[in-house]
Amino acid sequence: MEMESNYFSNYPPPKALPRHEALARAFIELQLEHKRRVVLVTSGGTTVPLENQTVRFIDNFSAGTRGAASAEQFLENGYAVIFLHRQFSLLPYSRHYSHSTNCFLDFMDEDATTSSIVVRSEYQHAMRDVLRKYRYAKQNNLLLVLPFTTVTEYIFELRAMANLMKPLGANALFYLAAAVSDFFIPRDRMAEHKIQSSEIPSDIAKKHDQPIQDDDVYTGYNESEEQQQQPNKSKKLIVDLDPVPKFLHRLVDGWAPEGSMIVSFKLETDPNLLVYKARASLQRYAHHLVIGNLLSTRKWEVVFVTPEPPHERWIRVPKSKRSKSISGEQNQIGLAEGSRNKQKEEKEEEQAGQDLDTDLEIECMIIPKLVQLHTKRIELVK
Ligand code: 9Z3
Repeated sequence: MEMESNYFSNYPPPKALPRHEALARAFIELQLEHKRRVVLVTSGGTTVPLENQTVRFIDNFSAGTRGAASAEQFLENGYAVIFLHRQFSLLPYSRHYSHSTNCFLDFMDEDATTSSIVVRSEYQHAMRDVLRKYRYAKQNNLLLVLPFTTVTEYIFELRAMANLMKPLGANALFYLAAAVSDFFIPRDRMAEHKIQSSEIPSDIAKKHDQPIQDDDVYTGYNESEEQQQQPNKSKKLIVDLDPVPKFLHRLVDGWAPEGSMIVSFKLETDPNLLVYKARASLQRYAHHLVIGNLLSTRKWEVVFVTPEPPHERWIRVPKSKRSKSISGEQNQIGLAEGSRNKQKEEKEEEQAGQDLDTDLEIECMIIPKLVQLHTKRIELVK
C-alpha cells in the first residue's frame, strides 16, 4: 500500500493520461448504454528507461500478437475492447498487414490499365474479411486503442482504466497479456542525462555556466579506483534495478470493479516451472484465472489455471493446424504438462483438426473458453 502511494507520488503521470481518460470515459459510457461487456486487453512489452531524458532503455521480446489476436476474438464474441498496448506493437486487424513479415506493400499491385492501386487477387478474400471486421469495430465504437511505452506509464494507465471501468461491475474483464517488466530503476536513482561511458574532461565541464559536477555525470557503478585512474578507460555500466511494485495485488483488491473478472498471464521458459508458477500467482493474488505459457510453445499451447476444478486445463492447437513459427519449438509441446496421455490426446487433436488444414490461432480457442468462464462469473455474482 505504502509502496503504491510512494510509487504514484514519485512519478508524474503520463502526458497522454488525461486524454486517454476522457476517451475511455466516453467509450465506457457508450458500452454501459448498450449493456455490453467490456474487456481491457493489455498487450506488448514495456520499456525500462535508464535515463530520465531517455536514450537507452531495457525492453523485452513481446510483439503483441497475443493481445492483438485476442482483441479480435473478443470483438467476435460481442465484447467492446479497450486495447492498452505498447506503442508500435501489433494492433488488432492491421497486424495482418504490418512489419516485415506481412508487409502491406506485398499485398498490393498497380492495375495495368487504370494505374489504381489494388489488392492482389489472391489476397482479396482474406483482406475483405479483415477490413469488414475492422470497419465494423470502428464504426460501432467497439474498439478503443490506447498506447503506452514505459512500465510506469503502463501502471498509471492500468489504474486509471480500472477505475473508469468501475460502473461496469461484473461486465468488466481484465485480460493482462502485456509482458510487463518485473524490474525498473526508481526515479531517485535515475540519471537525468544520457549515461556517459567515459569521464567528461574537466576543461569542458568548466566551460558551462553551471559547471558539471562529478556527481551529475552518472556512469553506473564505478570500477575499482585503480581502474578508474587509467586515462581514457571506459567504464563498466552496472545497472541496479528494483522490483516493480506488485500492481496485480492492487488491481484485484481495489482498482478493479467489484464482481469483475481478472485474468493474468504467466510466462516461463522452463517447462518444469510453468504450472507451479502459474498456481503460485493465482494463490498470491487471489484472482480468477492465470493463463500459463512457455516462450517456445506459446503460439500452440497454453494452460488455464483456476481456483476451481479442474484447476489445470491445457488448450492445444491440433497438430495439422499449427502455424509455422521460426522461433517456436514444436518438440517442446506437452513438456510442461506433468502426466499427460500423449497418444490419446494427439489422436483427439488429429480428429478435431481433420476437416480443415488452415492454420488456427490459439486465441480462437482461448477466448471462447474464457467467455464461458466470464459468463459463469457474471451469473455467480448477480
Ligand atoms: C504473456 O505471457 C503473453 O502471452 C506473451 C505473448 C507476452 C508471451 P507475444 O506478445 O507474446 O504474442 O509475442 N504475457 C504476460 C507475461 C508476463 O509478463 N507475465 C508476468 C509474469 O510472468 C505476470 S503479470 O510474471
